[in-house]
Amino acid sequence: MNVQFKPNDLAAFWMPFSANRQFKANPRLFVGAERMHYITNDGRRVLDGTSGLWCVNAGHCRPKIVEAIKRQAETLDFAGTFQMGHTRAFEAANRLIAIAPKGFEHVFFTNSGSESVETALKMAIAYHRAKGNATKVRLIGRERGYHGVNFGGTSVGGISNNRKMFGTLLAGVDHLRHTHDPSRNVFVRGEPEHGAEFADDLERLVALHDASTIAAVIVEPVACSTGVLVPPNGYLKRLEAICRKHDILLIADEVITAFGRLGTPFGSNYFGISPDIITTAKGVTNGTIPMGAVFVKSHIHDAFMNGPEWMIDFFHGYTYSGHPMACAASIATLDTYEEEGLLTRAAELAPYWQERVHALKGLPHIIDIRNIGLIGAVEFDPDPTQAGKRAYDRFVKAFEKGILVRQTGDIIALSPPLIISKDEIDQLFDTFTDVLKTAD
Ligand code: PXG
Repeated sequence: MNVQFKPNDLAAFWMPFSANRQFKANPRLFVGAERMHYITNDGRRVLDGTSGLWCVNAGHCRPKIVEAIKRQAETLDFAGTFQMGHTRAFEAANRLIAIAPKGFEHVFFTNSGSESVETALKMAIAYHRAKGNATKVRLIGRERGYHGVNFGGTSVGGISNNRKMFGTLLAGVDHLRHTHDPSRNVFVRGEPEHGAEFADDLERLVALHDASTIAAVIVEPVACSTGVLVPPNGYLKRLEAICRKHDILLIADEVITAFGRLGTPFGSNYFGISPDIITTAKGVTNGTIPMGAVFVKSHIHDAFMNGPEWMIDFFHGYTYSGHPMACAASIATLDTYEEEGLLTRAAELAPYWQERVHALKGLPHIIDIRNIGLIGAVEFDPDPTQAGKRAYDRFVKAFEKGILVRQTGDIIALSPPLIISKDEIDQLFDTFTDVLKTAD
């Protein structure tokens, strides 16, 4: 075989969630990173306003995490966790439980947010069956929700572009209405005042399908991928109460909100809810090694422990569930979060952050601004002929000026590493303001 190696050819890699042709005509490439910055292939420093993809919560290339990964690679590169184990996986699980919300006593490891979601959905259906409620099989998601890209997550997800190309998806899925209500809540700081009653939409679905057919509701505490929809004050507690009333499991998809993004260890802490299952990924290893973790309360776990002891209790798992390198990275990540107080640091920065985000009001084309914890979003009025183009152009321009922001539709989201300083917040917003002033 005569394969010519072409190191600068960008064609071979079909990039995910990307405009491949446009990117390859004008690529944005990184070759390095350190704390708050990326370094591009032409040697520029770019301030990371998005924590990579919402995952590098402690900043880039943190020495303790790098060292732990190196050491683990030399010591035990791989060991499976089906009917055998290795000590790092148990250590990581215990460390995670130590920071989890009250009542969570078990962790199931996966390799991504998408896999955490699939795991949680399967767990919910299997739980009810194990309890003798085999008719409780329906899954309820929410419009504009994002739960990754596998078939279950796509099915409960509510973003049309992510769904429409992929056929009929899972049967037995329905969706709550989303919580965005610009007629009442616009330029709101933090949680919107209006809309807790949107949770009652679950009662509508219960009336339609009957609670005896519904296994679980899955929602993101804050719907981030769809453009940062902060839940109305009281909405999540109300949703939780309706779930309890009907013996419907509540799954909080905390792939983004876990590990300090809102200023509390988990989003569930922030909103005072106590779900049955919490899905996580991303920040669990500070983005260094792919890993997801599903947090489970004892009543769920214990329902699977009723068969003969020698039998497998949950017919589910991944070759790399609890991979030694991911576990080592996770333990070192938790050390770093703890040593630097990062799981609560966003709470200290949030008031300053909020002021700077909302100071963008009045710049051209901005129709809404939203924020919570160390998350901000700016929404633009769409160009009627090219939806999404306005925000995309601003994202490209921001990159050229040295800041990384994240575009979704006609919205730009900001979610920097939790180590960001006030000076760096100023730099991020000063540059972003320039971009927004001068863009078409
Ligand atoms: N659930 C939630 C709530 C997420 O935000 C996933 C599941 C899937 O995780 P994986 O690891 O399979 O990608 C996510 C991922 C963005 C963006 O800019 C968001 C995600 C991923 C990439 C980009 O909004 N969220």
